[in-house]
Order: sequence, then structure tokens, then C-alpha cells
Amino acid sequence: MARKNPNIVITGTPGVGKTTHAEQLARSLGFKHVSINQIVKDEGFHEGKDEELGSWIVDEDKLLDYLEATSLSDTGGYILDWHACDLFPERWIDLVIVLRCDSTILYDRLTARGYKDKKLEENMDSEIMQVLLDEARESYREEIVVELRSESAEDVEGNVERVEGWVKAWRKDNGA
Ligand code: DAT
Repeated sequence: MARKNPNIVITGTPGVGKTTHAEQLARSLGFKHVSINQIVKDEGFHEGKDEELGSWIVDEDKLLDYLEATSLSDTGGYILDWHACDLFPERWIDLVIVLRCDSTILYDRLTARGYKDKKLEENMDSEIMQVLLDEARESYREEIVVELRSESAEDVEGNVERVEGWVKAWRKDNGA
């Protein structure tokens, strides 16, 4: 069945603003915000924690089975928010937003969150080396990957407007 609404992935290094964007977009578009981290934790789709990095070792099969059983692949209108993007099947996804942030701003956000040592270092390196942007470009068609800046409140506002416009165009193009 053709989807009525697009599905959007919002990705980027921890602290770039995924939750902030996903919540605002879900509200303004009436889409469902799926925080993958939250689901992994709540549903137990993991094999414990990487102690050094403090991140879950995710059971991707269980996670994908769970998502498959939602209306994501049926009616669409989902915003998937995660610091990885290469595991979602291409056929589910219509737009991949990679949020980016200047490293000094990111440093302040992550230290405010209590990140330090290896966890802080790995995430800073990841942003500087544009790991998520490369992962998105390797995993999805070039046309559906967009890189957006998330440094100020104005950036969030502008990004939300831009995505709203894009969703409108998608609906028109897809006869929805
Ligand atoms: P993520 O979900 O990617 O980890 P977040 O949305 O929780 O990031 O944001 C981390 C912190 O940074 C939070 O305190 C909100 C702030 N923040 C994020 N994007 C911002 C922006 N564009 N302008 C100002 N503050 C921002």
C-alpha cells in the first residue's frame, strides 16, 4: 500500500539536537516520534551496555521486527530519531536528516550532560569526522540525505519550516 505520509530519519552525533527537532516536527506535522534509544531501553532490545561508552549493544533484529509491526511501513508519518541510520531498510525511508553542530558548541552540550573521558572524546571525534553524514550517504540515495545545521534556536525554527515544506511537496508528488 502506498504511504500517506513520508517517514523521516533524524540522525547525528549525540547532542546535535535530534530530540529537539524530532519533538517539534512530530508536533507540527502530527507525526509519530520514535526515539530508538528509548524503545531499545524500554523493550529490552539489547544485549547489555558497553560499559566504557555507556551505550546499548542493540539487538537490531528485534528492533526491526518491532518497527515492522507498527504502521511505519503501512501509513507512514514516522520520525525515527537515533545516532545511527544504516540499519533502517531503504524502502521505509523517504528523508534522512543529518544534524550538524560546531564542535565547540557540541563540547559544551555534551559536558553539560555529564559526558567525559572516552565517551566525550568518541562523540567529539564522530562529529568532527562527520561519521553520521558518511553513514547516511553510504546507506541511502544521495537525493534523500540532507545535512542541516543545529547550533541555535533560529536554526531549529528554519529547519522545521524547511522540513514542513518538504513534507507538503512529498504529499503532492505522491498523490496523498
Ligand atoms: P540529541 O537528541 O541529538 O542528543 P538534544 O535535542 O537532546 O540532542 O539536544 C542536546 C542539548 O542541546 C539540549 O539541551 C538542547 C540543546 N540544543 C540542541 N539543538 C539546539 C539548537 N539548534 N539550538 C540551541 N540549543 C540546542
